[in-house]
Amino acid sequence: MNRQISLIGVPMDLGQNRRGVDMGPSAIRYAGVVERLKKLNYAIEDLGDIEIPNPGKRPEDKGLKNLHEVSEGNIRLTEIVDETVEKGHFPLVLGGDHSIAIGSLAGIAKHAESLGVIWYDAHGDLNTGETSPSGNIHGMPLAVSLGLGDEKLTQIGHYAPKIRPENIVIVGARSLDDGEKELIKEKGINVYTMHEVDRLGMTKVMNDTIQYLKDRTDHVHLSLDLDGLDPQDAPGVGTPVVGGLSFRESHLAMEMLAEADIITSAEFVEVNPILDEKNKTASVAVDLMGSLFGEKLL
Ligand code: B3U
Ligand code: MN
Ligand code: MN
Repeated sequence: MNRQISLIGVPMDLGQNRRGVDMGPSAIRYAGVVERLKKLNYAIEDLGDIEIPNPGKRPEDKGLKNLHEVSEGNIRLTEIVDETVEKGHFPLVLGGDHSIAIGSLAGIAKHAESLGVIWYDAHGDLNTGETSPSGNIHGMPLAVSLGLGDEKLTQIGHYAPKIRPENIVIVGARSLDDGEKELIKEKGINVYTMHEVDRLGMTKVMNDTIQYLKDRTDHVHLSLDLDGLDPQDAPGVGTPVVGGLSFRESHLAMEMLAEADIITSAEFVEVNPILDEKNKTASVAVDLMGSLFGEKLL
């Protein structure tokens, strides 16, 4: 694992409807991320939070909520992530809603020949303006990164697509919209829904995921949406979905990724302290980062 980590806070809440997720980066810092990673002997540089524009109603947004502001915020994130990778540091991005994956991936993908993505989430985030039931851009970042959707999003970084469909592995899905299901079939995207996780167990799911991505990619980005976990373990999220991945399964997944040493960038998103119970979800995020970066029980 890269021993130099740059923390990048992204107080973005414009990709969805509920206020509070903009405080995610503060909550995660308050839960002790810097101390936790320092203990594991990483050099941490906290770059602070990037600036997100204030929302404004614009006719050109065409049903995509806050399109202009989400695009602007992601352009800034792209630049910082790009510089971070350029100087050889591991970008650890703290959300914010999941629309920020657009900028993370735009900053990372140009440094990879073949970028792999593990999308740990209850949702597919594969909607476009046409298929979205909500108009919320946090339900679209994976589609955008495949080059699908509005140009104000797909052309961030001035290139598209950022990822190939066969390099994506979604884990924990249990709330997919019809258009997303069609896209998954059409593009042949790998998805371990909760059905597969229950049937195969997390050990096999992660073993297969790791082997698959090792064989075909040179960088792997982990995009971890806290709503991938069960709401009992991570209640502080905007769109909780019952029947999710447990705290233990999630730790196992992170530990296996640490052991395989394949992750080269990561983001932890959708922590909403207003909806949380005593910062539980931010603490879980930090616990999972501990495991991802090599913490051991013994
Ligand atoms: N698929 C729905 C709901 C959703 C997506 N991501 C989250 N919720 N967190 C949509 O609005 O696109
Ligand atoms: Mn998501
Ligand atoms: Mn989600």
